[in-house]
Amino acid sequence: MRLCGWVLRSKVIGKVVIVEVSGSSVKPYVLVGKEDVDPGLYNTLKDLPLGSAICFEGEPSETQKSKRGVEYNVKSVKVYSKPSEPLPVELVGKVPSLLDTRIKYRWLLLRNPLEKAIFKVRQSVIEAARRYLIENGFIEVHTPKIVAAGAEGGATLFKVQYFEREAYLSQSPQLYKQMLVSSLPRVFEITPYFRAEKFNTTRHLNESWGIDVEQGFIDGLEDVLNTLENLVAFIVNYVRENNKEELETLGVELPRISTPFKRLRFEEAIDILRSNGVEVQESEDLSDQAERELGKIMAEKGHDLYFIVGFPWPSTGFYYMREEDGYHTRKFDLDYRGLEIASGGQREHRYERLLEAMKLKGLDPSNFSFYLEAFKYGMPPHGGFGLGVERLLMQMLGLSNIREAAIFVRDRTRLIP
Ligand code: AMO
Repeated sequence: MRLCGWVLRSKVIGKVVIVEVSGSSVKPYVLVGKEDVDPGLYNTLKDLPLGSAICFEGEPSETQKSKRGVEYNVKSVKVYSKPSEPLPVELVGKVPSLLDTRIKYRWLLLRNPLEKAIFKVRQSVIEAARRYLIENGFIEVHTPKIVAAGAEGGATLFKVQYFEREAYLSQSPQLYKQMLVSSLPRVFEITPYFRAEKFNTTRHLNESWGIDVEQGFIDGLEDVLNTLENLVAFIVNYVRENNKEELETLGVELPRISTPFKRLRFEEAIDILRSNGVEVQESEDLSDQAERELGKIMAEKGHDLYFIVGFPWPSTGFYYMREEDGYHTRKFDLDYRGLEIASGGQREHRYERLLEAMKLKGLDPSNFSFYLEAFKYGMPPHGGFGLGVERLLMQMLGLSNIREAAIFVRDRTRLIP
């Protein structure tokens, strides 16, 4: 067996040298060299500087002693590259690095089992989502990230120069995924969102990733809620089953998720907060603080995951279907222990009403004519959602800052690395 990686730590105890190598598995490979058995190999291992890139031939040891990783009986070692400078960060966590350092050197710190575990779980989240959606008849699509109009409001658009015109980075595939359900009944996209949100919080990034879904021919909002709750339960349970080593490394116990998730009407959520002594100022949306408080109350009732359904029209995007009262909409959020991880809803698929909604929101329909056209030729009732990848990962793994869930972070102050 040939395995490759980087020397993470090494130790000489008398005539035995133990070298830990960080490779593709979460825990390092443990290479043991004994001077009595093979002096040449012993010397090669002993002289390897930290950080060296090596490959070795060997088999798992039958007398495994190390708790840190799988031990190998090594036959030969090939050195590919040695560091030209001492490593800028401590990789084995004797001294935990500050978040700032972790973000700057994440590409190197990924040699550390804890950092690697987070991103191996992230990979499983994407793998599970893709598997679930494809098995349920959704087609994966890719929509443009340089766009002429935004769907989520002008304040958070990043401008780009597109030859002689002004364009924007896509905040969401919203308009495109809706256009596509006029021909493909079920679509999904795993996509970056670019949002020029100026504030610096533990739950916002300026470039984040979403699992976006749109589903046509629905009979109502319940169809969309079912898809989302089953998707999230599948993802969490998939990670629980397939990432045992990563979860153990991170010290995370992931309870099995079952459906259905609790549904709260927006007003019910406000009432729960108020009856628990939480002051709620706003009447049309929930603040981060209110979301967090609601999370604690719901957790005590045994609900880690719950929907808040029926957000008032003044706080929603123009594309959500309004109820007959004109005030409530079919927009919902999915919260996971006090953090919104997804939003979605049933859309307005009736052309005239959509046009009216745009005007009410102060948008100029002529900027959206390419989108509106898709509603003229048999648009079915439809709905969908955007599920935030970093936020889901953050809540699953109990991370305290969303920046821990992105390898290369784009926030208010970071444009490199
Ligand atoms: P929304 O704006 O709520 O809805 O975004 C959907 C989900 O994406 C994640 N998210 C973010 N994560 C980190 N940093 C950000 N700046 C950020 N912005 C969004 C959140 C959020 O719940 N078009 C609708 C979705 C739909 O109706 O289908 C939309 O984009 O987890």
